[in-house]
Amino acid sequence: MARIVVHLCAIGSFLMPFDSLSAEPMRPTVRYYPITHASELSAIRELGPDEAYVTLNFEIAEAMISRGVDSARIAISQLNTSDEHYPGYVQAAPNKQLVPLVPFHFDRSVLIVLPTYNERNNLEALIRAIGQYLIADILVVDDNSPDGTGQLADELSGQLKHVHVLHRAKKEGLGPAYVAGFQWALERNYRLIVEMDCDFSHAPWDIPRMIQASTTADLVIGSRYIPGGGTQDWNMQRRLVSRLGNAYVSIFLGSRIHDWTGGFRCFRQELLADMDLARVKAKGYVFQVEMAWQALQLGAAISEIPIRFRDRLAGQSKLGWPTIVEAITEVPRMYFRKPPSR
Ligand SMILES: Nc1nc2c(ncn2[C@@H]2O[C@H](COP(=O)(O)OP(=O)(O)OP(=O)(O)O)[C@@H](O)[C@H]2O)c(=O)[nH]1
Ligand SMILES: [Mg+2]
Repeated sequence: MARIVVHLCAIGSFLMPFDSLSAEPMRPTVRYYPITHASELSAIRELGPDEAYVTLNFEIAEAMISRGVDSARIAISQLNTSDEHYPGYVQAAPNKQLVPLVPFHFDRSVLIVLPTYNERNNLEALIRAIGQYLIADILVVDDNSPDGTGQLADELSGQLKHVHVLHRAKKEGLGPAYVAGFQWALERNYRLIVEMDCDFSHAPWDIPRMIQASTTADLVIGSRYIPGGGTQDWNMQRRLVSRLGNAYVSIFLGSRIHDWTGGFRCFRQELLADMDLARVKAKGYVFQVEMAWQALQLGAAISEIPIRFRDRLAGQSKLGWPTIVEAITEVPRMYFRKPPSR
């Protein structure tokens, strides 16, 4: 395989950190390895710190990721050229994720719903990071967070016209916040609706992959439990709770879906419109199970793409015993409940 060294200079300097001593921009050098055909996938190997792959389409990228390549280290070139010397990406910082110089722009309107409760220290950074990867509107659904996340969201919405805010009076859990956000999206006719945590557990660079995958699926689930997926920085206890939770759900609802509780998803408008959102009662994690189960019962086309789930960047987890108890009792009930009618 050809070895191609790309020195990124002026094109990406606006994204690069400055060396405080010399006040000169640091210029991370990325060595890109092109993978343009499926036949080259067998050459895939562990990448060094400043190495990355470049490919010309999402299908090859997905094949690479399912073979273990970190999606943060793949440039999916948007340039209609096979010149891999210029993939149109820069590195956010040495040894960090790649960032496209021009965000992806899909032909269907996209709304990203971010539920927030005390996410003040993550919100702005996440909104800005999302904007580097794709053109999309963002809806922050805040439940009157005591740390002022809602006010910060209002300020950001004043500065950035693609950012919207839905204020709710009090904390009711993830489920009701998402249902309110989905109803807001349907009233405004967004074609694709993405849900993700507002804590960097879900990588913004994976959103374009989700949107692309939704060309052939009504529901795309970012999955930790298929080849190429996983969790990073989680302790044994968190891993166990998540694994056991998924195994428990599978006993009742089957293993057609590998990551029932994952909260990084993309819904097609038509599927959400067919779902009976008013009857979704779940508040915590089990909300994700209930939505996926309804989608299956409606005969939706569901795809899972591998994601690496990271521990939250800042702030505190809202996972607690009430959420776990709700899941234990609600999953069997779901199994026995009548399917939704279209
Ligand atoms: N609006 C609203 N958002 C919530 C509520 N509970 C959690 N969230 C948000 O939902 C997302 C997921 O919640 P987390 O606390 O991160 O829970 P988690 O991701 O399951 O747990 P961790 O992995 O430990 O972070 C985050 O963006 C939270 O701020 C709620 O009651 N209302
Ligand atoms: Mg989280």
